[in-house]
Amino acid sequence: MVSLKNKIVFITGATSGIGKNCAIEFAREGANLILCSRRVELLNAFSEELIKEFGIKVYSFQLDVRDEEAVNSAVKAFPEEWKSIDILINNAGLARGFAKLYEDDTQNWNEMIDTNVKGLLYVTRAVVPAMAKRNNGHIINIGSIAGHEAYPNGGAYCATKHAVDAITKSLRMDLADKNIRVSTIDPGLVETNFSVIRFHGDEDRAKNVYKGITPLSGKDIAETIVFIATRPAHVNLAQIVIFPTHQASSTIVHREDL
Ligand code: NDP
Ligand code: 8X3
Repeated sequence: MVSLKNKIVFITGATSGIGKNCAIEFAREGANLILCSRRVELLNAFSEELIKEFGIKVYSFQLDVRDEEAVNSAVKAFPEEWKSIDILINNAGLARGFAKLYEDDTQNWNEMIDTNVKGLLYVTRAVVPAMAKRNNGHIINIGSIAGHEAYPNGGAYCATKHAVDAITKSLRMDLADKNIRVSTIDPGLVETNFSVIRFHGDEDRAKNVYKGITPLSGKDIAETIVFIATRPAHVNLAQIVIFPTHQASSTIVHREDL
């Protein structure tokens, strides 16, 4: 098992949900964390809590992963002691809207494609060259079951997560001659802020997504990511699909008492 103690782990989108829980679970293992997201006050307060609770180091900064220039200058500006990133967790992402493709607001598509696809690419492009040079690293992308199956009213989101699947596979091939692992974890229903964002702040509608099931939690995903990261160096968990027990596919979910 690989120890995470004093490793440098860069997590995008650490103010909520899966990213926030990853920060906690990696901190518990003694990793030092680079954290970013747009809501910097929330992020800085969270970073202080992590430092206090786990005695680790945290370097946090505001970043919108959609801004290519900002991504590049932020990564270039990492202080020397933070430059040797061991693990990159490409987590920042969102779904926006739930509508038939031919009726959807194109702004929703732009936001999802710019964040889930282009943002992930920009961060990867900025971080991986130094890993390749050091011949050491692990990239863990947060995909989705939506990257394996399409479902109605989710066309553009599914397209972005299919893109993440393709990017992950391709990157693994590009790095096959290096000691660098490339993994993806592809969850089904995880109760986070995800559905609130998808439904533009409609919390009641968001709650209904998880009605009658015990969904996965951000912690469930984070613990699995720690498992991926702690396998021996010659073991690459290339892809993990993870569902709540009562989910069998994007569209087959058994709900109790409904
Ligand atoms: P949350 O909405 O709870 O968290 C999303 C995080 O991403 C927040 O910290 C947000 O921070 C950050 N983020 C969003 N846009 C940007 C941006 N442009 N730049 C930087 N950070 C950004 O959702 P989840 O935790 O559920 O989502 C995390 C990932 O997991 C996403 O990629 C999502 O697609 C994926 N996923 C989620 C599933 C689910 O059912 N919840 C299932 C499968 C995959 P801030 O707003 O401060 O920028
Ligand atoms: C999030 C899971 O099923 O809402 O990626 O697309 S789903």
